[in-house]
Amino acid sequence: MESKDQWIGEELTPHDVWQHRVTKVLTSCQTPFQTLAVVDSGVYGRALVLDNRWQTCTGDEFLYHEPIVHTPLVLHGNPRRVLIAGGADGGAAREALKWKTVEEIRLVDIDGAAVEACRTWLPEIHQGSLNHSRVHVEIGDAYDVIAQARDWDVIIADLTDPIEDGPAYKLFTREFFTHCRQALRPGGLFVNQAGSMSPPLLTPLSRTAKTIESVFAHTAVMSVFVPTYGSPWGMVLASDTPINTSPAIDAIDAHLAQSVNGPLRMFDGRTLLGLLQPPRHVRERIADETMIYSLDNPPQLSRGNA
Ligand code: SPD
Repeated sequence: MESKDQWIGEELTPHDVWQHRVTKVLTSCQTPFQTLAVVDSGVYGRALVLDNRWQTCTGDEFLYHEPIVHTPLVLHGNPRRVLIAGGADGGAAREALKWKTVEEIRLVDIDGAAVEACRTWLPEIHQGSLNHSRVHVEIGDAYDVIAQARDWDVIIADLTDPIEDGPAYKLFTREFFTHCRQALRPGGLFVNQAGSMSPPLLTPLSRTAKTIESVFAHTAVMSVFVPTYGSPWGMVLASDTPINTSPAIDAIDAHLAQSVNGPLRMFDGRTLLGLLQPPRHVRERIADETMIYSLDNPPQLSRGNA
């Protein structure tokens, strides 16, 4: 389908729509779990859009996938087993594969149609990771899989936003984070994408961070900026081992040089140090937050189809 005047608009609030022009729709369908489209955007390249929300674009996905993967892996130090919840596009698996120490990556995504669409239409993002011998792709509910999992060094929750009745909201609850904690080895780290850092949209992030704080002994919030999401984005790191939020730049660079094969575009010691300093208003909002997400009280972002 060719189109000159087609736009996909994501409703950020009832008063704001974040739109990108679509120059071509490669595929679109309703899967058993969500609406799916792979499109060419005007300037950000090829993109995956799920339930009308921009997930990943070839033009800026490295600003998301490098930090969500290399931060927990480098802070771990010697990661061997990495479990990815979600991650259908293969971008997180691609980055984890760069680690020489990583022997096994298990990617669990609920939506087989999304994985297949990404395999077909987004080779620039997965770069073969979805078929790599060290990557085991499994179609299933990461909630159930992680409840039974054990002995992982790093768990990366690379999920869609927790929209009402969507496939991901259970994976933002205290129960799920408790399963993740139990699935980690001593010294293991968990990370998730936790929501916007825009002041009017902070509630899901502050509640997600507070919920994770209620489960793990140590947490830290990372701030990334991915232009296609429209605002700075938060990621929460968690571990039962202390997290160093002021790592020495040279030590991180030396560790990356020794442990990582393949190019990094945004991630190094200096960048990591910056990512680990969320702004004051975010830290204060999380400190003041009182609500914990649970299966009885899950996040339910509005679908808000623009
Ligand atoms: N609001 C968009 C948040 C997107 C998070 N998921 C991105 C998946 C990329 N692998």
